[in-house]
Amino acid sequence: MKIRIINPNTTRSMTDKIGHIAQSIASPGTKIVATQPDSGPRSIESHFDETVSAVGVLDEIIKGEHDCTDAYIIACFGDPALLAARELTTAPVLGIAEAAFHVASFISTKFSIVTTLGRTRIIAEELLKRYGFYDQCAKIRAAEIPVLTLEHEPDAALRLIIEECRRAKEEDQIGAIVLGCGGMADLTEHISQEIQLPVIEGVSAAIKLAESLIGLRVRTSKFGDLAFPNPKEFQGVFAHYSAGASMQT
Ligand code: 2AL
Repeated sequence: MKIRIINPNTTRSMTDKIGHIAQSIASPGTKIVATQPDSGPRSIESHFDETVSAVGVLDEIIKGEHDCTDAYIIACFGDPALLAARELTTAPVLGIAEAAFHVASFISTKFSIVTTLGRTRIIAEELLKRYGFYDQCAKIRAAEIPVLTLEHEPDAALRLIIEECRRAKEEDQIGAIVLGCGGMADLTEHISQEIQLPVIEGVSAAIKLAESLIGLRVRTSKFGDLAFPNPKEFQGVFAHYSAGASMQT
């Protein structure tokens, strides 16, 4: 099976890291294709960044439709463009926040999220509500590190994340921690050992859930709102989406 994991930001080192972690957790027969948009922000840490990244994510889905893809993963904790991506394919599409919440709910009744910047907390909060996990999340915490600090100063970033995870364990009465950034995909084991609590990140969670959905032979429904978009004319830089021909293979 082939899983295309899309890092919605345009930082190659983060895409490579996500691809490496995804391949290491994947089953032996699973091929991971790790990609990123051609254009867009280097990191996603605002509503603006998310919205700008969305079209690049959708273009990566369209490319995947020409590459025999069995499932897609959107590897940014805001799950940008998730529902639009599902409209473009019959393959399952998972967001890493969504996947992490599901896995955390299987092994704990309460979890806290430790994310990057405080300003992104509202994005996680809205996703918790949308996916039905709001009551299971004790607190959304931020280590107050910009996303790219995970790439450029990994030791300092790790220290701050561990401190925040430790506070979460001491104060939040939780059974697990969800890490709130695709760039934290390589940190679970280290943090889990440090604070002696289950730590979940969405890249690994999404890979195993995607493999399960493929194994179950369940596909994204084309009945109702996730049907392929109605063909229509697009103008300007989006003219190539006209008639929807490039979207359906
Ligand atoms: C993210 C993420 O996962 N990747 C990125 O660029 N921004 N979200 C976050 N809250 O840090």
